[in-house]
Order: sequence, then C-alpha cells, then structure tokens
Amino acid sequence: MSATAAAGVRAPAGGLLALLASTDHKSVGRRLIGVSVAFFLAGGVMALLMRTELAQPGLQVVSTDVYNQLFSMHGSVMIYLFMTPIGLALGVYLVPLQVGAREIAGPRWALGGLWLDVMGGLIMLSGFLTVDGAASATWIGVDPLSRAPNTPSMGMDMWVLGVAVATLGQTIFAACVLVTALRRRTPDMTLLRIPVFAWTMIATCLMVVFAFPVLVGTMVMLWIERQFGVQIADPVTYQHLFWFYGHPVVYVMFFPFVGAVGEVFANFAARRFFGYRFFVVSILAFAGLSMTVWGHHMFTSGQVEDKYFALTSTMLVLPAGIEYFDLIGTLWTGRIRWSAALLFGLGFLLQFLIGGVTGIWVAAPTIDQHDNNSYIVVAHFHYTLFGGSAFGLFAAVYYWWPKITGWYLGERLGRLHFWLWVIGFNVTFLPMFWLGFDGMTRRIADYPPHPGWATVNLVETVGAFVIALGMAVFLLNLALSSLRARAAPADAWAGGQTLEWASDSPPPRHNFDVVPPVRSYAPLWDLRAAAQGAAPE
Ligand code: HEM
Ligand SMILES: [Cu+2]
Repeated sequence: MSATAAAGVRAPAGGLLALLASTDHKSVGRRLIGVSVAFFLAGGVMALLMRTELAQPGLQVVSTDVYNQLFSMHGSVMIYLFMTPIGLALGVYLVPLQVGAREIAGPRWALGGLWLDVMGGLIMLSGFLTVDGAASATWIGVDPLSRAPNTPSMGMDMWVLGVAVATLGQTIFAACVLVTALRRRTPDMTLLRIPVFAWTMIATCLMVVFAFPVLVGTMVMLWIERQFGVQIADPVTYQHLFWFYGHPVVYVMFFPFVGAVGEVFANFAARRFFGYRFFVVSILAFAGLSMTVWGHHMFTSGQVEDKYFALTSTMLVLPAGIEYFDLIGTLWTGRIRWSAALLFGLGFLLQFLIGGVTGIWVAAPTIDQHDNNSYIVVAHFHYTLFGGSAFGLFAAVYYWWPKITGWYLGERLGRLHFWLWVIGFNVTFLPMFWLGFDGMTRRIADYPPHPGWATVNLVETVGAFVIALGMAVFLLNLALSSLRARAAPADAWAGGQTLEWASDSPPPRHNFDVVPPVRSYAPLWDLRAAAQGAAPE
C-alpha cells in the first residue's frame, strides 16, 4: 500500500475542475493566499484613489459620496478579505505540515470555507456595480448610519451579506486549523512541542471561533433590520456586538504574523526560538484578554465602564511585551544571516511597536476623547495593520515561498520591495499623527486649507504611490523569479527547524512519507544536533 493510500487520501486528478475542487489543504491554502492578495490589490487601488483625492484641499477626483464608498470598502476589503483570511490561509497551508499531519481536519469543510470567503468577497464588491454604488457606512457598518432609511443603497445590502458569508467561511477555516493542531499531531508532538507559528495559529483560531460567529449573527440581525424595517438593537448594543468581534479580529490579524516572524528570526539567527514557554503562555493569555477589551472602541459613547476597559486594554502590554522580548532575544543571541524575509520581520517589529505604543495612548479614555475620529487613529491602526501585519505577512511570504512553490523569489528585488515599503509607508502614515493632533478628522473627502495641511497631505500621497511601486516590484519579482524558477531543496533556507522543512518543496499530496521524530518545538534542529553528536537540548 502506498503512503498516499495509507493516509486515506485520493490521488489528485488533472484539469481545472480538479484544481477548483481540490480538498488538499495546501491547494486550499494557496488559492486562499492568491485570492486574498487579489483583494489586497483592489483595496490598494481604492487607497490610491483616496490619497489622490486628499492630495489637495477641495474636491478634484471623486465626490464625497464616492469617497465614503471608497474608505468604507477599502477598510472592509483590507480587513474582511485580505488580512484576516490571508493569516488563516497561512495556517491552512502550514499548520498540518508543522504538526506532522498528512491532511487537515475536515478537508471538505476547508474547501467550503474557501468558496464562502470568495463568494462573500465578490458579493461585497459587487456593490460597485449597482447604481447607487458600494457600501458607505464605514468598515464597521456603524449604526444608525447602516440602517435602511439612512443608507438605502443595494450596495449596503451586498456588504451586509458579503461580510456574513465571508466571515462564516473564515470561521470554518479556523475550526479546521484548530482541530488539526489539537487532534492531528504526530504522536510524539506534545503540546509543548508545537512550533511557535502553530501555537500562534491555535490562539488565533480560538479567538475566531469565539468572536466571529457573533459578527455573523450581527450581520443577520442587520439584514433583518434593513429588510423588514424593524429595530432589534439600539446603536450602543450594535457597537457592543460589533466590537466583541472587532477587537479580537485585530489580533487575528496580528498573531499569525508574530508566529511567522518568530520562525523567520529563529531560522535566520540560527538558534532555537528564545523563551518558548513564556511565549506560549503569553499568547494564550493575550487571546483570552483580547475578549475583554472591546469597550475601548466606545469610550466616546459615554455608555461603557471606562475604567474597566482602560485597565484590561492597558494590561495587553504584558503579553505583548513578553512576545517582543522573545523576538528580540532570538535575534540578540543569534548569528544573523540577512535576507528579505528577515528585513520584513524587522520592519514588522519596529513599526508595530509604534502602532502598539500609540495603542496604549488611545486606550486612555481621556486622551481618546481628544483623538477619537482624528487622523491619529488612522495613523495608529495603519501602523499596526500595515507597518505590522502586512510587513510580517511579507516576511512569511519570502520565507515560505520556496516551500510552497518549489522555487525562490529574488532576494535583490525582495530587498528593494522592502525599502520602498519602509520609505513609502512611513512617509504616508507618520505625518498623520501630526495632522490628527492638529485636528484633521478622518473619513472626510475634503479638508480646510489650514497652514501646512496641504503640503503634508501631498507628501503622504506621494508616499502612497511609493508603496504601490513597492508592490509592483514584488509582482515583477514574482514574474521574473517564476521564469528563472531557481529550484529549492526541502530545507530551503538550510537551517529549518520545524517539520515543514523536512518535506519536499513543494510538499507531496500526503505531506510526509515518514514524519521525523519530534523531541521539542524545533525537531529538525534536534536531529541536526544529534547528527553532530551534541545533546539535543
Ligand atoms: C496601501 C497602503 C494604504 C493606504 C495608502 C491607505 C490609506 C487609507 C486612507 C486614505 C483611509 C481613509 C482615512 C479616512 O478618510 O478616514 C484608510 C482607511 C482605512 N484603512 Fe487603509 N490604507 C492602506 C493600507 C491598509 C491596510 C493594509 C489595511 C488593513 C489591513 C488598511 C485598513 C484600513 C481601515 C480599516 C480603514 C478605515 C476605514 C473606515 O474608516 O471605515 N489600510 N486607509
Ligand atoms: Cu480594540
């Protein structure tokens, strides 16, 4: 009996239909990554349109109504269709490999999740094709703006439906990944031998299965309210329901990339991940705590217990600090090998720090009263989501690319991409702190010609186009490298520590012929150490 048959896995048939219907978690993961990147490009085009409009005071490119659609859909696409699903996609692809499983748990469910995610995305975007245009009630569907009398457009209905469908799909991915990590591990992988990235995915998926169904339910409620003209929840209740999802989701868009950067650092610093046990405990505490802080999005409503939410929110610096300590410790005590992946990891570390520190700032109710709805908030969350998560994501992309495709991305263009992004990103978003402090409000298509505002806005717009140039360099890199197709061995970066590097690049359908023995969270490191005659620990 072949290994494939032994694992109960059918051999893949050829053809497009077979590709679309493939339940191989690697194929589902790849397609989900591809689709999410496509949505990222769409969200990026909307961002460029907004920044072009904002380059000068006065209305030049779009109407205020279209601007409302653009920022609402940009935020929605980036969060619901890009960053959340792509983090889960890394989990769908990598977690079974990292835990030595031959298959994901619930492969057909995972494929169904992919179709729901894609369908939800297309439904949401189809709003642009309707006469009144796409949704325009912010990415949070803020109540009462999102109610039928205030935003009657069909695009808004498409948004409600799209968010519900895509989020349902993402909940399914999370369940599959969670069960795989908890129940499908190779027998000698105990809980404290699960690799760092897989642990961050466990924490991520726990938050998803607790928080995401609440959003699906909230969207069903909003749908009923819009269709039948009834009011089930008042605006404050809507906010509670939304932010019960809305805060955890920001960690869903953070944890996978902390884990990915942890793996990148360990590999390129040629050492085991520093402070593993503290990291595991802190990431789980972080996930638990994340369920208790949602009210910090509602300080200005005057309807929440400020002290409680300020306390829980500020406590987040403890687990976050431990994670930073571990990441820095890994680099500090290792021997660094430079690479595009490592650079993106460093970008993640430093830029997320700015996002995190300004997060403590807005978690203080008195300060938030001043900052709320200003460009300070726009700067803060782009530092976490773009400067943090997107940089961490590209660390993962450059790192695991040879594993996933079997060939390397070019290092030089990779580094050029990195520098264009560092420059473009900071030029775009750092000045927003000052603009916000100066009183520029967010979600506006136009602003008064205050001294200095026009210049700063123009500079930010130039920065946004530098980011776009960086993305073009990435796509060019992809095209050129695919032509060259420099083949990657199993252990593509020579020094892989976790099980995926023991499998071919790309891995076969059944992942492993033989799963190597696991003695710690860095099993391949142990094997090399044993081969060199040293003690494994
Ligand atoms: C390509 C670089 C990007 C640029 C130039 C950009 C620019 C902008 C601009 C101009 C706004 C509108 C600000 C306002 O009027 O209030 C905005 C809002 C937003 N952006 Fe981005 N952005 C970028 C990337 C991202 C990424 C990667 C994410 C998340 C993963 C993201 C998430 C959001 C969210 C959630 C909003 C708020 C939407 C709302 O107010 O409803 N952005 N962005
Ligand atoms: Cu929050």
